[in-house]
Amino acid sequence: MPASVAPGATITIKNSDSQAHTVTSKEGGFDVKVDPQGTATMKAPTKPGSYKFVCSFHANMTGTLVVK
Ligand SMILES: [Cu+2]
Repeated sequence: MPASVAPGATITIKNSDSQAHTVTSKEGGFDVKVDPQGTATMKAPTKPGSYKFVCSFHANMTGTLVVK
């Protein structure tokens, strides 16, 4: 995932792992599942900010999406 994205940008997420993962944010309103070795796309939030996300399958997998 890029360090920051423009508001409303389309983001492509690649999963190079052998397990499915998600990019899930409660406050950002996104929740995308990415299949093993697969890609998925999502729209960035339209409001600038830092959006924490987690993998809903693996609670220890976290990150932050910066929209600016
Ligand atoms: Cu995961």
